[in-house]
Amino acid sequence: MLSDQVLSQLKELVGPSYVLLEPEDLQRFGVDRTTLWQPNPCAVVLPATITAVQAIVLLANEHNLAIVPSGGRTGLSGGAVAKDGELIIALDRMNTVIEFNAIDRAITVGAGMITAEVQAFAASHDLLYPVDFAAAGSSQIGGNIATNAGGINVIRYGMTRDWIIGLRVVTGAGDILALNQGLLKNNTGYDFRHLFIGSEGTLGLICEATLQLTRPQTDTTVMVLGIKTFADIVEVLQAFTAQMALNAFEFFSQAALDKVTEGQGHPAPFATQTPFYALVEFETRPSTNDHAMALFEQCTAQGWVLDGVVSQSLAQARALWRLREDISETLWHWQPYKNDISVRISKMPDFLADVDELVSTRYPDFEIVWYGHIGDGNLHLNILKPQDLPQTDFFARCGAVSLEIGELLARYGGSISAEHGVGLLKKSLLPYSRSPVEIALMRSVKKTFDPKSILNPGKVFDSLT
Ligand code: 2HG
Ligand code: ZN
Repeated sequence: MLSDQVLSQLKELVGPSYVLLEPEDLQRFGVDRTTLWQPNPCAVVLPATITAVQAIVLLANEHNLAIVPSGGRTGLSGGAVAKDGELIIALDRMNTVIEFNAIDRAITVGAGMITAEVQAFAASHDLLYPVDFAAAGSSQIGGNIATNAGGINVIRYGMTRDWIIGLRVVTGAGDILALNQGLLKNNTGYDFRHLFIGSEGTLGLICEATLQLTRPQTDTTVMVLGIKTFADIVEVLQAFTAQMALNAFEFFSQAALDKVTEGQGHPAPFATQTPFYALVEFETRPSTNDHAMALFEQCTAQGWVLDGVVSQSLAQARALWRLREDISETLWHWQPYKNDISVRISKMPDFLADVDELVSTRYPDFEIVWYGHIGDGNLHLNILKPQDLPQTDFFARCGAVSLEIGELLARYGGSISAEHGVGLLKKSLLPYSRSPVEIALMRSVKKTFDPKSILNPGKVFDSLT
């Protein structure tokens, strides 16, 4: 509960209509895409400037009030869940372009700007912000940075981290830091910018970001290939990446395709049904298209590829992408338990065989949907909840299997969260990917930037008090 005194101070700082207390606002701002936790924030506050954010953080320190930073709330790990009476700070009003510089090919934006709007602004200047994913229409840049979002073009462009050349943040202690200031070269000691990227709101509030933009692509061609086995997918990946620069190499199973074609009404890519499908994207040029066709024939001759289709227009390329991009949204109907795991590409064949065996013996009665960014070594393994099983029982069973997947990942030197972040959901799995010394160091980093542990407490790891 907020005291009357703090409430009136908040109203003074941001204006009375920007402190939200209505149950539907608390409900809406208090959760991300996860469904496991009941939202219960004390209020939502919508500041319009970085100095207002700073004043709120100082006030929260004074009153020991926990804060949950909130972006577009498209996260999948509970990183933006406010379930324990926290104050939510949402930067929806800090959503404009602050500066654009064509010479630097850089844009500075408020952290509340929607990803797709940043992409559209870049495109209107014949430039590209290349980080892209299905939730781009509602996710905010600040949230993308806080979770170091990945997406569908990582194989070519890397993660969000690779495009951030400057940040203005308010730390948990209430200091404003201007980090890196848009520079391309800056070797002046520790680069705190990279600590804040991916810190899931535990160190500071990202208020403004300077993003590097790049040259736009020519049109793209998409190929969907029907593939026989897991092992064959990796052979096909190797055949393509050894010889071509790809924008994407994604995969999904027949079960994923069935759900998307039934749920969204999209047509299947071709008549043949195959256990797996790879979606390959590359820039359209006569040479690349010929090369891709030759590789397709080679993979077919090897028996890895059973059928395939190549887009003949941008519209067809987009339609093929829907088969992959709409999977996550379609599966929400089954309240899936999500795994977002990765290993090095060279370890993929053995890892896939081991995880497949583990999953098929441990989930004999559950429906499993495989998909993900195979070109990044990143699998999204979704387990669908049987209708008659209560959600808590289902999650308890899946949670137990996750520990075994964690052990397997630890043996492979893999990650328990490739791109979605740890949040609340994967917190218990963190020790499979990070050593006790690393976790202790993370705690001391948190203490340095957020001495009273008021920022997103309980996310990623529990702070020692
Ligand atoms: C994707 O790649 C997203 O589609 C979501 O990262 C994955 O919902 C998921 O498990
Ligand atoms: Zn993904």
